[in-house]
Amino acid sequence: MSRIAFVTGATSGIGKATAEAFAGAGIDLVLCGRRQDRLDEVAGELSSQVKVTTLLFDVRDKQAVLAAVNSLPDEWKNIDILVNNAGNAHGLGTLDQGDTDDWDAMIDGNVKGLLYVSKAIIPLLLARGKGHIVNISSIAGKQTYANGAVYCASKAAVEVISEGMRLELTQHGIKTTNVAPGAVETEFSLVRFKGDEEKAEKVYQGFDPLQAGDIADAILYAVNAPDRVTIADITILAGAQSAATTIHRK
Ligand code: NDP
Ligand code: 8X3
Repeated sequence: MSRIAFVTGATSGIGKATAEAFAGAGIDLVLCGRRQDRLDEVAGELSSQVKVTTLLFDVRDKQAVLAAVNSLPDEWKNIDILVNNAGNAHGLGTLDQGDTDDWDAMIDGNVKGLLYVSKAIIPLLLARGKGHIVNISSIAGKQTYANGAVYCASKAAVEVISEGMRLELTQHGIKTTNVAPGAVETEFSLVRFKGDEEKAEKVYQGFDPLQAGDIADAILYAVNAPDRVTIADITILAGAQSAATTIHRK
């Protein structure tokens, strides 16, 4: 029987690549994001392979999250996999100089948004007595770097929430996988640097960065593991990366 995955942040980067990998594995898709044109594009690309529906909402808006999940027709509520991927970094700056709007965007999106989506979906998994939650954390959730403390804190929170989910949900047949990528070439740096393409490109220069599909492969591996196996944590660094901010560039 085919499975249904609910993927947040499916309009770009890791979320989009995960949707593509899932479609290749015959997993039906609820694709979520804030850009309807992008959602339509991804849905159009994948709907020849699997059943696809889209939901437009901002994860920071708890009423919108709940309304979106409630709006799903019953057959789409049989969710097997939740991928909590939506999130971004906003700015790089010291704690005394940092922009508090950036802090709000990161804490509200990466932490509270993930919680709102989870709160809406977990009851559906509990009702079925099975499921799998994949949370996209970061190497930044394990290793703090200067000027990125708020982003790092938001991802450290994801790591803790993953542990909490595993402790609460395993007994109900629901697995939790925490995925912590290193430097992945997506729109991430373009968003962090507010559209400054030159700055964003520099992040990935002089080495071969991870591609979104590399992370999607790992996510697919985790959700395809047999029932007797829980892939609890996956950390994936670029080949030339030895720590969050240590990248051996040529
Ligand atoms: P992208 O910028 O390419 O994708 C981010 C996705 O998140 C988009 O689909 C965006 O969709 C969605 N999103 C962001 N904010 C919101 C929001 N408030 N509400 C709903 N959707 C939102 O970056 P990545 O693919 O790289 O990032 C995906 C995840 O991976 C993030 O959680 C990021 O922190 C994490 N990560 C990224 C790494 C990297 O180096 N790239 C490394 C480690 C972790 P839309 O704009 O349509 O809403
Ligand atoms: C994204 C990777 O190292 O820029 O989470 O924080 S990093």
